[in-house]
Amino acid sequence: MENERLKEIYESVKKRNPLESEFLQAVSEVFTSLIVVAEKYPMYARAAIFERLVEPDRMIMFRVPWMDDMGNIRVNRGYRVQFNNAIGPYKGGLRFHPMVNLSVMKALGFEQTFKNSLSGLPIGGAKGGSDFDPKGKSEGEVMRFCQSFMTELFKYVGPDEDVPAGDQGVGAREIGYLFGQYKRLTGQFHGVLTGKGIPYSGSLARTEATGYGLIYFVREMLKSIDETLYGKTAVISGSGNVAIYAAVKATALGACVVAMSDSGGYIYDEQGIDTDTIRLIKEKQRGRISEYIKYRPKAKYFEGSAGIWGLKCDLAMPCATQNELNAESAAKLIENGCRLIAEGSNMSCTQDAIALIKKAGLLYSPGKASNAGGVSVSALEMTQNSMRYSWSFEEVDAKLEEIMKGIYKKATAAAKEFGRATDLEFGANVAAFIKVADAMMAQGCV
Ligand code: NDP
Ligand code: 2IT
Repeated sequence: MENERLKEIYESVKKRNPLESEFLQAVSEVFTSLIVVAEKYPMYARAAIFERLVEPDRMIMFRVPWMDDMGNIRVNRGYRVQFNNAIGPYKGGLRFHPMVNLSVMKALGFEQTFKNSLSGLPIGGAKGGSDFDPKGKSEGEVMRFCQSFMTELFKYVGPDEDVPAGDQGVGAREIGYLFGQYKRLTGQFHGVLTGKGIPYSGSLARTEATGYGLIYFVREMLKSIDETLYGKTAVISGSGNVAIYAAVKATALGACVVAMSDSGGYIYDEQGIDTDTIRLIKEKQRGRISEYIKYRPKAKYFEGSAGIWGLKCDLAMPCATQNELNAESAAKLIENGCRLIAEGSNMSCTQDAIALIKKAGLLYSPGKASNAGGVSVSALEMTQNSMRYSWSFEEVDAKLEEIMKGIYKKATAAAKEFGRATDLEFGANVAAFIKVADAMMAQGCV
């Protein structure tokens, strides 16, 4: 019966949110795991937890006018979807990318609610951003855009209310400009954003956290089959914050990362990618990955980013964007003997890709589990800001490692409870849901 109930709720989500394909994909992925939970624990359906969970607490959309270097006024759209604060203040990144729209924001806000639950830390779920494209913009243009964005957003955020951070297109530079404007508007030095620079109350190891956390998680996955990263060939898509530090940590643990990409194409370096060169090109020069072959002439560059999944590898870690790995790519990875796919990006794999990967018996982890290291260290940044204190890199890194191990354990335990021991996707959804649902039940009809 509850099974039917979930189907009905999903149908109504479709009707209420037509054309929001990413949001519907996120809801469908989670609901598929929750059917058995709804059957075993009918109290959640009775309390309308499922209906409440698919409706964001609020969605804020606003105009972001800014002036370009030629004196023209330009207009973008800003978003903040405050999805759920049952277990803590809203928390989640801001994305600046031309493909940002309400559906993407809602999908990511929904996912973030579950991810943050898994982290074990007191943070609710949110996402925000803009269809502004920072690529090709001058420093001045990026700063003016960030100032205008925060001039509206500051009304809705606060250290105990909603604490944004970075995501695609939003790194330390953008967080700095956003923070400066918040401080100017409010007169408060608040921990209102995470991913802040180290001189002004940022946390050590936040920059590295998502990528390092992903590799700590992969290490746990490999442990389950008595293996390690040492000697494994890895392919990592993207070459931004998450991809870079995943590559750095994987290399440090003895894996050979042979390929990375950006939206234009991918590089293949049989000797193992030199992550210092990637950092120079991407972090310092804000350049394109094609430039890598200037520094490493034996490496090759190929146009088109999806081709990266045609390479032979043991481990594949998509770290670029949503739906970057489809069924066709999954089939190639399987055919070439890949044994593990762990998502660094949010919703990296399409649903039919996930089905293929699971059917072929690969180890698979959804982003909400394996990329939770970033938001977890963000929560540790909030803690340090509240204490007016800062931990050393080693202290934060050690906590991150424990958190990732904890997420792996929680997902595995929940999967076992329902007799699906190796299904991390199922276990992550179930463990994450139960905590949020119990918190909502305890707080009454809100
Ligand atoms: P960045 O903006 O730093 O990097 C994104 C990278 O992905 C860039 O190299 C970009 O290339 C590339 N990219 C974008 N679209 C494509 C595509 N279609 N094919 C191939 N490459 C592409 O973002 P992050 O590293 O911060 O984020 C990456 C993913 O990880 C996102 O899904 C994000 O939501 C998720 N994530 C991020 C966290 C964080 O702490 N930053 C935490 C948890 C998840 P180009 O420069 O050409 O656009
Ligand atoms: O998707 C994510 O978890 C992030 N972009 C990080 C969010 C955060 O608040 O650190």
